[in-house]
Amino acid sequence: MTTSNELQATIAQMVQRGKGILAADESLPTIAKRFAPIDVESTEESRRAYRALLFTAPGIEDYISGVIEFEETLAQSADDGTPLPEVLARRGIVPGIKVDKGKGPLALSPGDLITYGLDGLAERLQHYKSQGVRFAKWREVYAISEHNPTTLGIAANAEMLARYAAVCQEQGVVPIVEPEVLIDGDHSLARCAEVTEAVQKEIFHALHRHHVVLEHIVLKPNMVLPGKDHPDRASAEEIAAATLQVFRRSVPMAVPSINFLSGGMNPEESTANLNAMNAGFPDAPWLLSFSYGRALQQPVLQAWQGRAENVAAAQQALLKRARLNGAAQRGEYHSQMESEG
Ligand code: 5MM
Repeated sequence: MTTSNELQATIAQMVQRGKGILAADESLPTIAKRFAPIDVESTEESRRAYRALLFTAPGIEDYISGVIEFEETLAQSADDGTPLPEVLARRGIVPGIKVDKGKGPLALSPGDLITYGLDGLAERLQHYKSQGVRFAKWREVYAISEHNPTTLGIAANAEMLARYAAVCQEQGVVPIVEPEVLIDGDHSLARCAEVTEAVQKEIFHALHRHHVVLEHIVLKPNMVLPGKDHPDRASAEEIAAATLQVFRRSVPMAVPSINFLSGGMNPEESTANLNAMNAGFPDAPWLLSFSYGRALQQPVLQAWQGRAENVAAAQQALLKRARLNGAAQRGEYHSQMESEG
């Protein structure tokens, strides 16, 4: 198979109506933060048990087309000894991997951030492919303040995402391009829209410069929202309209799918907002779906509490959120569905 055919086959499996992506790629500090409220110590075994719970949850393959894993997970196995990436692949779910190595300050640009991990990326991808991986993910993070992100911050982050995406495509691995404009702060919805549009436009210029084939990427952006400390809340319909306006202005039709991150929205909000986009804008040129981490996993962690006897209930909690988000992808979600089991 040519590299292009390989990328197209992966895209076809990842991008399906009624399905989205589960982000289960929390790095070691982040998973420890997620386990802390339920008093679970983050150890290699607790992380394995938790990810095995997620990946073996009955029925999720009807709503989940891909899972983003953390590197450690690739070498871990389910309770029956099956390697976790193989558990996913056998269910028709595409295994993916987070390949960025976290973020830090962008030198000489106060308030801007930059992500690390390009060195040796091609070799790492070859190894991950031998472990069953077919797509990758890289996240750049933009904090909003009066002066940030700066023009330099926006340009430098776009360059990183484009270089990452080019290396992935060269290796036959589909890149998920994830620019996250953070929800933190008291900025307005209009300010989030302004920043998100500038970020997206710069990214697509950079992807073009680096010869990235747009048909073979998945975009994983934030929705356009008011900051979490802004006094006004926005309705799902307002969020959908603002988000679609920004993406119509900045994302070419060649991109097959926009899979939003949840970014601190609660599970119900993130489902309702996705639904409002699909119900209100059925003619959008891209699939509009989800690639949620927290919004899919919060109820699972609550149900699990680190106890083997709660595994079935926790898996039901994952199936429920996956099903409701699958409905939201089709624009068929109603809030009454939340209480229907
Ligand atoms: C699941 O968390 C991912 C990894 O984050 P860290 O590298 O900070 O540990 C993260 O990239 C995630 O995939 C996205 O932020 C989307 O997750 P949310 O929770 O925002 O939907």
